Amino acid sequence: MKRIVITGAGGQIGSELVTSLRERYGTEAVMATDIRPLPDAVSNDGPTAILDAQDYNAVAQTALAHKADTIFHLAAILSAVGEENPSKAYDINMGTLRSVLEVARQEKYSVFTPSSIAVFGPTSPKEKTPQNTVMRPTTMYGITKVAGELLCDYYHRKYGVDTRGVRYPGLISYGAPPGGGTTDWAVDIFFQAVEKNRYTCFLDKNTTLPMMYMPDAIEASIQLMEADPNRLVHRNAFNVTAMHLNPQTLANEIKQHLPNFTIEYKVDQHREAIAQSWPRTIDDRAAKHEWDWSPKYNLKSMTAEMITELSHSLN
Ligand code: NAD
Ligand code: AKB
Repeated sequence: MKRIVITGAGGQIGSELVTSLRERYGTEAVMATDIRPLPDAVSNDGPTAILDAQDYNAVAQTALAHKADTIFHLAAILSAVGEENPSKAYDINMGTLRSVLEVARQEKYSVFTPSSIAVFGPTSPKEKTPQNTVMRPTTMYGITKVAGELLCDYYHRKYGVDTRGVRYPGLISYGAPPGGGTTDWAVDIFFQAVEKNRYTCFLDKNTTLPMMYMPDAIEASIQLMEADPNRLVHRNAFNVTAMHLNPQTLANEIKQHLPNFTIEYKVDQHREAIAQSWPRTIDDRAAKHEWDWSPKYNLKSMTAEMITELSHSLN
């Protein structure tokens, strides 16, 4: 992995992944692309392009011009926004993946595609959800993620494309804002806590979901792409997790730093129903076993760092 193109690089994950990959492989080696203009932090430091990843020709031309060997494919519509326009979510999530995989097949590129805990549904086990289990999601987002995992498996098995991916849980970060997911509350709560000392949460106080701090998510992606392929059995769909929490647990931890912080609940039934259909905890032993996955941050260390960073940037 030496010459990389990232799709959807302006999003919550991409804007931080670009920086980490440029530190690792060199600024010029990492081409950041998105359908919308990229943030200054990304575009002022290294190659960028406006790219609609649904457009096969544009993906091929951009990757060839960059002499790429790897694509990190992050362009997608997330769960809550996806339910507002399921047809658009289907078109973008499947259309972008299809063109990326086709270019990878032609040019023999490696591809990283994130999946999500959204592949699971109400009939999947809720606790310690296994690596291999029932997957009947009830959101369009989840449906495209299951189909995406299968498509990546197919391109690997049939064409030998080096496809890899993880099922991220909800991701918490202080950089680019989240893009419209059900787990966005776990980011919003920190911004509102530091700015206003109070937060109105759209999920119920007891709704527990698997979560991870962004530095661990970035490390997971890079570590998996650098892993020995001979050890990988579950190439495109590794369960990964770092912690599980609900709004009440996180609010209590935030209060350790901001004692006057208060939380109230105004539950949005649409997003609550999505969250209720997802796992509460995840079994990530396959990732630990096959590529030595191990998160560095837990609830305490993540909360302390989020509050320190946001106190500097927002105040
Ligand atoms: P995001 O919404 O923050 O960013 C997605 C980016 O894709 C945006 O910048 C958007 O402009 C871009 N995009 C949309 N349509 C495009 C197109 N046609 N061509 C090119 N770019 C396009 O999302 P994110 O949180 O950074 O997620 C990245 C990936 O990780 C997605 O596949 C998502 O499903 C997955 N994921 C994210 C989380 C999370 O909590 N953030 C959890 C699980 C999985
Ligand atoms: C979402 O909530 O849609 C994402 C995800 C867990 O995939 N954060």
